[in-house]
Amino acid sequence: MGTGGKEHVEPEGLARAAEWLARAERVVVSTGAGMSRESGIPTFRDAMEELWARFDPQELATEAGFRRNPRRVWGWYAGRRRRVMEAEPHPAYFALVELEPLVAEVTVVTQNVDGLHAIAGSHDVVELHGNLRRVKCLDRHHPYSGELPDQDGQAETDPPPCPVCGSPLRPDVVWFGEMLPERAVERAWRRAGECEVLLLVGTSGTVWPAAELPHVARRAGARVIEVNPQPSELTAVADVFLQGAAGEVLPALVRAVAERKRGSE
Ligand code: BV8
Repeated sequence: MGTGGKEHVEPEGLARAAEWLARAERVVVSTGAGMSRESGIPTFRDAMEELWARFDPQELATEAGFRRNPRRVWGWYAGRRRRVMEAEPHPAYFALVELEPLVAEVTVVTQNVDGLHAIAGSHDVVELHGNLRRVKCLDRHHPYSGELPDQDGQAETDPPPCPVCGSPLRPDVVWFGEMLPERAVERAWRRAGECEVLLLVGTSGTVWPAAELPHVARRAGARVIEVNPQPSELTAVADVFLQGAAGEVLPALVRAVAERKRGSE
């Protein structure tokens, strides 16, 4: 069992996955934090850094946690926002963009809040859990587009007040216990129910209802391909498990799809 990164994905698994993708009209790519690991953004399960190491993200990423200690939660997100602003998409992101001309409809449904899929150039991105580059206010969700103090990623600082209603600003992400954006859920579940292939990349499958998507696709008769350095809670749903890092597997997979498409012209 590999530990990620350098395994060599077995060729027959890659060939089967490429065959299904080359034949598909509609593909959903469902990504989690592992997709951004090679862009330098730690996954939720990675050791939390320094000051935050003693806190549980499921405690910090909640409205109750924010109301209990707005300085700590705002400071945690400010540090994450800063890291995300400095991050660049890595080759797996560009491989997904290169998949678009090869397949009639590619929809990226992401749990990630870093915005990297759109930055890499993916055209149809559904953000299930919001985007920490966007900020809104706590009580009325007024969008805030003003400047934010660029602060050290480890400081606990007061969230600025909303200029419209005065309630504290918060990141425009879905906290645990909050509903997912209705339109995002509607699009994601519809696309998952009508695709021929769902490509699952870099998710442990522990957070719901996002983890339901591969089940939706499978029930609708789609093939499920999983890319992950290690098995996840969703590996049992996958028709093929390509063991490896996104940055290694996705470029190889999309190259194999392109070769099949050229061969069938
Ligand atoms: C809700 C934004 C309705 C914030 C996040 C059943 C149904 C519905 C809800 C629940 C349910 N059961 C439990 C719940 C509650 C809860 C939940 O799921 N809890 C879990 C912990 C059990 N769900 C909710 O609260 C959701 N809301 O359901 O509303 C409702 C309302 C009221 C009352 C009840 C229900 C909201 C969930 C959204 C929370 N917000 N993010 C922020 O970012 O701060 S979740 C956040 O954590 C991420 O967005 C992501 O979704 C999740 C982390 O998961 P992953 O992305 O999978 O990342 P992880 O670190 O776990 O794994 C990384 C993977 O990458 C690993 O497999 C690793 O092997 C792999 N990897 C590593 N390196 C690489 C790699 N892969 C590829 N390449 C590599 N190089």
